[in-house]
Amino acid sequence: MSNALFDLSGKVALVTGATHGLGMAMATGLGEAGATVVVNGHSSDAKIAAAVDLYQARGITAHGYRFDVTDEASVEDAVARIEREVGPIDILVNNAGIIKRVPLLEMPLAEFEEVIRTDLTGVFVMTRPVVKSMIRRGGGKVINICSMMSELGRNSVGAYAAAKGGLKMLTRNMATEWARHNVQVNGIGPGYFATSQTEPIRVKGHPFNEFIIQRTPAGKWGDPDDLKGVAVFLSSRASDFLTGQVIYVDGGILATIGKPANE
Ligand code: GCO
Repeated sequence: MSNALFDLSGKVALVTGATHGLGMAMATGLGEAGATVVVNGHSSDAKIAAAVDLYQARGITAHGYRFDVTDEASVEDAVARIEREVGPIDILVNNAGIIKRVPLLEMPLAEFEEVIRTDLTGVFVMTRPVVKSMIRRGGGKVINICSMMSELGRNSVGAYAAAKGGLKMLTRNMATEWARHNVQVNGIGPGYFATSQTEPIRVKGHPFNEFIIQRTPAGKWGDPDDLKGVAVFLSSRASDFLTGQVIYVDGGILATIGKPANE
């Protein structure tokens, strides 16, 4: 099979939340496949600049833009600036997100709403101006970063699960409405990965760390680089007739009910 199917040369890929973690790994994969990477962050210009330097050091053409994906006016302004200064966005990876681990009965309403606003509504806000431009230009690729929590519940992450479950269905509806415009919309569902987001529950000896290693057939936490391939696939011509799917990269978690501790 020719590599041309997976070649992203000449493409512009905007990855939200790409200053670290899974977003940086996926953006690096897209850059290594030839894409120009546009790095979004919302916290600090310094963090974005440091990330851009890291991409550039890896031989990847990268540009940084600071904006909050939940703020419609700043998103529309940022998309216009990116398309003027870098070029039309061919690939959008909606990766930016937060998690708050609080039991539902203890979670303040404001925190519940913040998680839904960032992880679900933020994708709605971020995607629309980008897709309007894609449709005008004949097509594009949208990848929404879902989660194990798009399929499964877990104590203390109810708001996040509600957002990621909704994101799975928003992905299907985006796919439904935009397929005829040659815009493919798919999800990636990461399992449990070694990132700053999971650091608090991954420390050696933490019961959750042992649980995940036991619950994951592959017997380990995922490495962010394990997401590069699926990100390139869903951004490339190789997936032009694939839309509305969520591909779970989870070491086998969703394939099994698990096994007894001593098996
Ligand atoms: C948690 C974890 C998960 C993972 C990921 C799984 O607290 O259970 O943070 O939410 O980060 O989303 O797909």
